[in-house]
Amino acid sequence: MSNRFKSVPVRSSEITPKHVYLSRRDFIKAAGVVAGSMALAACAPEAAELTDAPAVDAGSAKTDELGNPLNSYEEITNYNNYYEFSTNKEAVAPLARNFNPAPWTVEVGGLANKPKTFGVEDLLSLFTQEERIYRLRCVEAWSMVIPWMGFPLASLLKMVEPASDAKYVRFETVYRPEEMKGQGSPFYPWPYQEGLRIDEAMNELAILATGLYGEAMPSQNGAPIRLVVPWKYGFKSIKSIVKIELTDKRPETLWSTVAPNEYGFYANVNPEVDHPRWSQSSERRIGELSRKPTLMFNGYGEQVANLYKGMDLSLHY
Ligand SMILES: Nc1nc2c(c(=O)[nH]1)N[C@H]1C(S)=C(S)[C@@H](COP(=O)(O)O)O[C@H]1N2
Ligand SMILES: [Mo]
Repeated sequence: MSNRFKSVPVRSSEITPKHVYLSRRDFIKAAGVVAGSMALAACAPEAAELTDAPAVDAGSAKTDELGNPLNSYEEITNYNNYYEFSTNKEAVAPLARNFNPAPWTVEVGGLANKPKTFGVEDLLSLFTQEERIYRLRCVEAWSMVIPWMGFPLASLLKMVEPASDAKYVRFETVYRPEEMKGQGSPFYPWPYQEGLRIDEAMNELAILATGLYGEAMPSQNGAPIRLVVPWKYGFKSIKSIVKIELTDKRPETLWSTVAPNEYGFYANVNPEVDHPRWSQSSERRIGELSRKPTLMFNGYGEQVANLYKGMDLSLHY
C-alpha cells in the first residue's frame, strides 16, 4: 500500500494557515521539527526569518514513489496555470498576491442526502490532512513533482451521502472579477468548472488539496482548496473551489466548452493519444534538461486503469 503512492498523515496542527503565519523559528518550535533544524535556525536567525521558503521539508531529498525528486517550492509557486489571474504562467504569482482566501466556504450538495456548506476550517479539522507526493502533468507537456497536503475527496463525498442517482461530480471555482482580472476575458465561460465521474471521484488518489510543502495553499496554486487528480491532465485539477455538486448529468467543463476537440472530459494522461497540435509521448520536467517519456495514466495505472475497462481510450482524449 505505502509504496503505491507517497502518503503520510500529518496532524492539522502542523499546517500553518497563511493568516496566522509565524516566523520560521516560531513555526519550527510549534511543529516540533527535529532538533537539528532548531540548531541550524539558531545559527542563522537572519536567513531563517527572511526566507519565504516552506518551514517543513525544506531542502530534504524527498522523492515520489518512482524516485523522482520534488520540484522546489520556488518552481511550484512561480510557474502556474491559473487563467483567472493571467494566461502568462510567470505573471500569475504576483497577480495572486491580492487574492483573499479567508473566510471561505465550500457548498457540497446536489443529489446528496445530507448536503452541507463547510467552512475551510471545518474541512481541516474534520479530515486528517496527509502529504501526497504526486506528479502533475499539464496537457501542454510539462510536468512537476509536488508534495501536496490534503484529504481524499471520497471522505467529503461520503459525509454528504450521495443519492443513488448521482453519477458525476461537478466542481466550480470562485467568481471574483474584482480580484481576478482574467475573469474579465470574454474568451472563457467563467466561472471555471470541471467534473469527474463519481467512481473517479471516489478513487483513493483523488484529493482535495489544502496546502503544499507543509504550508497552507498559496493563492497561485488554488487557495484555499483545490482538486488534485494526478492521473489526468492538470486542467482537471480545478483550483479555489466554492461548489461541489453531485449530479446525474455529465458536467460541462470550461476547457471542453472552449475547444472540445482538444480537451475532452476524461483527459487521462496518455502518451499514445496526441493533442491535435502536439505530441504527448514525452514531457519536460520543470528544472530538468532532457525530456522524459510520458507514462500511461501519469504512472498511476495500477490504481486507476480499472476505472476505464472496456472504454476505447483513443476516443477519450
Ligand atoms: N480555476 C482554475 N483551475 C485550474 C486552472 C485554471 O486556469 N483555473 N488551470 C489548470 C491547469 S491547466 C493546470 S496545469 C493546473 C496547474 O496547477 P498549479 O499551478 O498548482 O501547478 O491547474 C489547473 N486548475
Ligand atoms: Mo495544464
